[in-house]
Amino acid sequence: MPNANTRPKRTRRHRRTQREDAARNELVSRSLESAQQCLFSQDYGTAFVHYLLALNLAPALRDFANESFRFTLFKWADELDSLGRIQDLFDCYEQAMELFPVDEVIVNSMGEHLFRMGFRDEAAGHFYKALKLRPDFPEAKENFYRVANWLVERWHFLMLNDHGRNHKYQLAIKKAVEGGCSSVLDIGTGTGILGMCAKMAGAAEVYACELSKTMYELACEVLSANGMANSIKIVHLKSLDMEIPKDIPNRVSLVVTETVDAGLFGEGIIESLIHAWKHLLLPPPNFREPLSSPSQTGRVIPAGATVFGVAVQCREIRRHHRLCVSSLGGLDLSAVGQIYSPVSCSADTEDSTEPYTTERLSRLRGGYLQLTQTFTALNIDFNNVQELEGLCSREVMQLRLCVTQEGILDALAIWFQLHLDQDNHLSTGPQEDTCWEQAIYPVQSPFNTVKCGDEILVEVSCKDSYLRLCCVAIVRDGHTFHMDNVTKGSSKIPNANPESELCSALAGLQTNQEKPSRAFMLESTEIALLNNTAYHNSFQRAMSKLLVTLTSTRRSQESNTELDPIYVLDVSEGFSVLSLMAAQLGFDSSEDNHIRPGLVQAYSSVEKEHHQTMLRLLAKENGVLESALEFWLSHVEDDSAVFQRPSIEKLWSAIILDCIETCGLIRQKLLEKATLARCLLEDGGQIFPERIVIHGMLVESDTLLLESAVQGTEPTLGFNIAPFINQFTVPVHMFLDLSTLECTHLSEPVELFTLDLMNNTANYTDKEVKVQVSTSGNLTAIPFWYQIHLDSEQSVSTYSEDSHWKQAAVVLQQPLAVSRGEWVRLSIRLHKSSISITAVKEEWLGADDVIREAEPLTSDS
Ligand code: 44T
Repeated sequence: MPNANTRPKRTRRHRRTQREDAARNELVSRSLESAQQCLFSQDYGTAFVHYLLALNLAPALRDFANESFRFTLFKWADELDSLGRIQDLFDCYEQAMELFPVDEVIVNSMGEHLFRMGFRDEAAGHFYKALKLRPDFPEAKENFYRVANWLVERWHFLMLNDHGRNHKYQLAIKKAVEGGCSSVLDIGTGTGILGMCAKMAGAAEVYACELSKTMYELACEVLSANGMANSIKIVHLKSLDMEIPKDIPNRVSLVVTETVDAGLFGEGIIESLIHAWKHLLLPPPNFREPLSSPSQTGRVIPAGATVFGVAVQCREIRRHHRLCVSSLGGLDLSAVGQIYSPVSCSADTEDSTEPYTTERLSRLRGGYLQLTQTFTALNIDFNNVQELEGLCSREVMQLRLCVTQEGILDALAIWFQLHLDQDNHLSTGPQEDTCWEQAIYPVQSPFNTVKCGDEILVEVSCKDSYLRLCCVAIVRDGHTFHMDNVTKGSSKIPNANPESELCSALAGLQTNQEKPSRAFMLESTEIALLNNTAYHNSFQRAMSKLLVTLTSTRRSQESNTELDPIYVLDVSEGFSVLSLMAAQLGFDSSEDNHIRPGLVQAYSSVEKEHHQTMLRLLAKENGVLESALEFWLSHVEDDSAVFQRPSIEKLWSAIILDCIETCGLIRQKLLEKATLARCLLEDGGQIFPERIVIHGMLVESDTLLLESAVQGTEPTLGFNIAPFINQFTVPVHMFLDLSTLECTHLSEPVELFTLDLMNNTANYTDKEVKVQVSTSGNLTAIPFWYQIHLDSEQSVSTYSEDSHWKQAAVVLQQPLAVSRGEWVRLSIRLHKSSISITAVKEEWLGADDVIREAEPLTSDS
């Protein structure tokens, strides 16, 4: 029976609710109306606020208003972006995602903004989420493929495919657990494999930690799939943040870890182990009490490591870390003094930049020459906390390497042996058949020739989690020549040839007084770009041809237009000297090519301060008037305005587009940019390049397969891991060096696709190409590269010896067994700027058994 007292209350509440509903409905409909009006008047910020209010009040309308809401959000976000209001932008997305948590378009778009701001991990997470929400969403797919490498780095596949490594770790763990180590912590568990090994070996308690969110989530899935979700406790933490008893109840008797990079310490293993010894591990065995039980003492797998090194000459390393040319496409580069890459190492360095890059020495284009014997750089015992602590505080260690081969000292390379226990060792050396790369310490001093009998003084130290190796001096005939850090001015190291040494010293004396001796830091890909003379020379020829044509057309028109400058816009991303080359062509003209001095007005979109300083300096030293080269982005407010006209009634004579990324992929939004560029081009004007042709070939490459997914149907060490990590497989591999990739060529190179930047009607999105098999094998991948046609005569290949571009490859989902003479039909699709390729065998005239090895068929068959 209802309480009589409550009745009138209910009615009052009911009436109040009705009134509230009516008021709310009124507010909702007025907000929606206002939102639409604001949209109409392009006031996106206010429209967005109105939508937020309306849809928060009336969730039922979300589906109905979804499209307009998205439109408003994207417009407002673009505006906020161009105003630099980044925090506001992300706040808007947060609000939008609260309203539409499963809207893949919004999630993907948020990822794009994050990516542009440089938050790659977070961006990758958003693309992954968008793709999970709609697996066939092409935009998210393209974005995800571009960034998947940041979420799950490719080496995870290599490591899981490295059976030797897996097996040795398993043996060592089994032995330790069976020997009494009953509680185990896996630091940096990745997919969870080492923790699972410990559990399988019979450890009573197993814990694991992983700092990457994606890897942690992946490990959780893997543990569940292997029925170990309840028996292994995993935390999403950096080991340094773990505490007892919050994260694990007690100290453990065994830490297993493979948190080592190519330079051994780069993943922070020293700090992790010092912390583990102090806070997470049982004390080490006391050798005065040899009978202490392994379950009451602590130990680490790996037990220790030995680092080896060698000094090398290597052209490929050199051209990425040192300027090797003195002039480029007509520009004298000597004005800029020294150029160095961020990968520099000096013993007294204050910055904490990575002192090394990583390369697989065996895969370096042009190979390398060993200048010294292999030397031992360091021995470290991971079971000795005093030694670990002493490593960072101890004196810099000096080594003397005897030069056994005359050559150019380009780098020191190191690798290591990981002593898992007394019997099991893993080596990451260049001669080993493993997945490991070596750490490369480039030598950037300009004087670097060494002779047999010289000694190289190397300092070895450990600072900021890195093992640092630095060539500090060369000892020749009893004299020590110090190799100063490049940024500190002149060097005192002798050249192999004393005369040329003297000359350069004299030249230095003369020029040092006139020229500001400045050192500029460029990324290694930018240095390689400057060393790519073929590209710049071709550009110089193409640009100069255009200038001649334009000038003579203007002359023949006998109008005032001859007095107008020729406007050239370079919208290259990153560093580029092409605009300056164009400006200079306007100055150093000779009579016969009819180019009037000062004719070219060039605009560069180079943004970074030091890039602009460098270009200004180069302009001055090359006789280009300051006013002839301007920085375009300092004139315009937002990116879309890059393609604005040079002045209200003028159009561009030339627009330079930077079409290919160094990783080997087509730049995003290239075709949209080309369309805009065409609209802003004067009659007779030109886009550089005018056309790009994608070339490719059929190959069989196990290496590419091993880098792309966990291979085979066999479980990894008996565990079910592959299906989970293979979700992060991407079909396109980048940053390849095709000239050294281990693979069998199954066909000749063929043209796959053409992109016409001057004429869009010539473009298509799908193409079929038939390729004849020249060698029987398993077709696993189609590597591709580009012929960049600057104009009808000048072209450069991204697969040439001097290319600063790497190559890319599409790895097929399923290998295709092909025989010599057969034809493979490739279907190539370009969606936005990402390429996808599928391959099928052409139908034979008759049945499959007609295949004959030696009889090539024609393309009509
Ligand atoms: N790459 C090797 C480096 N972690 C391997 O998040 C060899 C590179 C490589 N988690 C080609 C071939 C190869 N606490 O998932 C990662 C990382 C995590 C931690 C918790 C910590 N203190 C750390 C430190 C790292 O550990 C996992 C493995 S790091 C291994 C690096 C195949 N290119």
